[in-house]
Amino acid sequence: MGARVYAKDELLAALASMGVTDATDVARYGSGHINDTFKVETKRGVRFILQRVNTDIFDPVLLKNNILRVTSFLKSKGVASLEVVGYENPWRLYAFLEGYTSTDVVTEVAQAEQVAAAFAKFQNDLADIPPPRLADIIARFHDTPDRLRQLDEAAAKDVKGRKAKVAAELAFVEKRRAECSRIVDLMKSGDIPERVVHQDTKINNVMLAPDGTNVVIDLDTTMPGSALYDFGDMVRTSSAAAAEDEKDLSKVYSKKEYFEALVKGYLAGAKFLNEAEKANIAFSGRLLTLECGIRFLADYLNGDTYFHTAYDDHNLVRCHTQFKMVESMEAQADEYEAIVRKYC
Ligand code: ADP
Ligand code: GN1
Ligand code: MG
Repeated sequence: MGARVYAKDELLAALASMGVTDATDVARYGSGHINDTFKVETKRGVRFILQRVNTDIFDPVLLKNNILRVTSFLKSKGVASLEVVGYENPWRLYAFLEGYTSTDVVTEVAQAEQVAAAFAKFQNDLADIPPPRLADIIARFHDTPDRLRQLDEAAAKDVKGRKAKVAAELAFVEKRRAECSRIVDLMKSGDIPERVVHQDTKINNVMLAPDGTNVVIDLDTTMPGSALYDFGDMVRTSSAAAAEDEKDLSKVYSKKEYFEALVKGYLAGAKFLNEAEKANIAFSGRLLTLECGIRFLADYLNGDTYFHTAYDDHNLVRCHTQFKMVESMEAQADEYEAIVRKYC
């Protein structure tokens, strides 16, 4: 889906409904695939992030409730987090995190360790959020067999006549179908516990500070799930040598030194992991990356209705990078397992 164009009046009215009447500039911001995000400048010199929640994807009432619970709980603990300035569904306003940057690819090893440490801390910080259980914002979000079912459905419908073009990609998935249920099966059997986790740990969902005091953002999918969903999805972007939509696949692979930094940073903070979780750390990187590739492929077949896209084959290009990452992790599987053992 291409970016929706907003009339200036609509943006100013949304801001006014949340008490901001002195905006001097409202401009598209960031590279998120889901919500519509804007940077707001004001006469006072104070800046904000304005977002229109994607209501095709989220139940806005459930989402608002989860976001307010998570952010207020973190605030009560003194944890630096997103600060909600206003929330008038489907619009919300966050304080602009001044002095922080975000990136779409890791550029130095230390960054990978810091990102992993930030997500481990996030899981620790939310471990004692009081009941009731947070809402399942998107049901079966990282249920890989269900993602396979959605891909099968998209291929069967083939609404855009794109299936013939993706025979090799579908065969790639088919070869790996059997291993897709491992984490959800371990959750069903109780071997892997349910925890409050982020579920969208890509690198641009962490705001990086020069002193390493990074802040985890994009809390929309923070809900009950497996800690491995977070670690696995981290490996997907934070061990990658190139961007998620790099067209030159020779540049796309999983970098061992980034992976090691992720394991080191994550395990230093995630002391709560049990044996079944530890045993599947390296596997989770391959699985969550495969799952994301499956999601991009399904969206491509569905006619690009879910993720924001900038050009026709954008989702297919993203699918290719994910599958290349999976192959790279498969080729290094023994080394990755050895790295995990070293830090466990
Ligand atoms: P999406 O759900 O579409 O991914 P995000 O909430 O991740 O949207 O926001 C998109 C981008 O906007 C982030 O990757 C980050 O660069 C920027 N961003 C989001 N919130 C803030 C904030 N409070 N301060 C500064 N930048 C932000
Ligand atoms: C989306 O919102 P954003 O851009 O941070 C998606 C993630 C995918 C990611 C792929 C709610 O993340 O699950 O892994 O794109 N978020 C949602 O880049 O579906
Ligand atoms: Mg995001």
